Amino acid sequence: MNDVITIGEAMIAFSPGSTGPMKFVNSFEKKIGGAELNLAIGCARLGLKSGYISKLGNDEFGKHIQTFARGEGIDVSQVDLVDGYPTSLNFKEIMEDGSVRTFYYRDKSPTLTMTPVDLDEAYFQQAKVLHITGIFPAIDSKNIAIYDRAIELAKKHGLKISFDPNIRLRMWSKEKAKEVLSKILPHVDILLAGDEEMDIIIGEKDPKVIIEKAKELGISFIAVKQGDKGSVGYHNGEIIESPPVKPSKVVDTVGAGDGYNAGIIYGILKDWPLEKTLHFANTIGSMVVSVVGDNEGLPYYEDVQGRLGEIERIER
Ligand code: KDG
Repeated sequence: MNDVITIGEAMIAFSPGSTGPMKFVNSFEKKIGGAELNLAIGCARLGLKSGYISKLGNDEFGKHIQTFARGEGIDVSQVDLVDGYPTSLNFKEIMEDGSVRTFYYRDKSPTLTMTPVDLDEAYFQQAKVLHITGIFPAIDSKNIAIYDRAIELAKKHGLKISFDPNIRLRMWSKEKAKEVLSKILPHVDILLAGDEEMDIIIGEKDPKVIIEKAKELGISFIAVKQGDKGSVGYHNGEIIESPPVKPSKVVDTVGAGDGYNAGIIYGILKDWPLEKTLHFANTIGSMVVSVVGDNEGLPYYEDVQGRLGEIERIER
């Protein structure tokens, strides 16, 4: 049985060999990205069982991603390699302060070959949480029907639906994102959203107002991410402002939100109090930004315990 299953697109992420404008960067390191896969990796490293549903190109990059995910302990039984659609790519630009821009090469995404009937109902029967994002429907509007079917199967089999809007404005307009993502919100149980993203979807960025509006939609767990300002959470009538956890340094902010999400899902599945869950997730986010790469900084459970001072860190 999987604790978490997720549907999305993974890609090869080329990480620059030097900071500064990408047009002057001469070497790149091959890494792996994809918000949903990052989430699956984050959950797996914490000790949850995670499953990934996707299609990758039947090429060296697709095989590399599949093998990597399998090596992370993720169930890749629902990942197919398809001919004729190259595995997508992105190239990152990282500035001195750790801020990032991403340039995508994903017009012929292998996920274009996915259809709603590809989703295996039995796979949903054997899981607790379905995690979805705003990236998958932004790849192509036909992916909306796949998420609709996934939501239907999740509801039918009692999975909690976790949702991160992950709005990527290089992929669609604010108007389109709002139109599509506002239709997903009423189905969501766990909302994991940035304040700026909620501004795009519901026109509000004050966490308390977001929480009120999300509650009206029937969402039972809400976490509003505020980047280096921490996060605000709601569950069972309680609202908690969780202060930021200061990272040792900031070198690459990409993937921090996915790590945060993994921490929240972990806390929910362990039935932890809201405050503990939020602090755990903030701590993971702060650890991810200290490492270059979209998922390299995602910690194992013991790493977080070490960071929280719960266990002694033995160096040698
Ligand atoms: O959340 C991190 C992702 O943004 C990154 O890994 C790449 O999925 C990606 C995307 O579409 O930006």
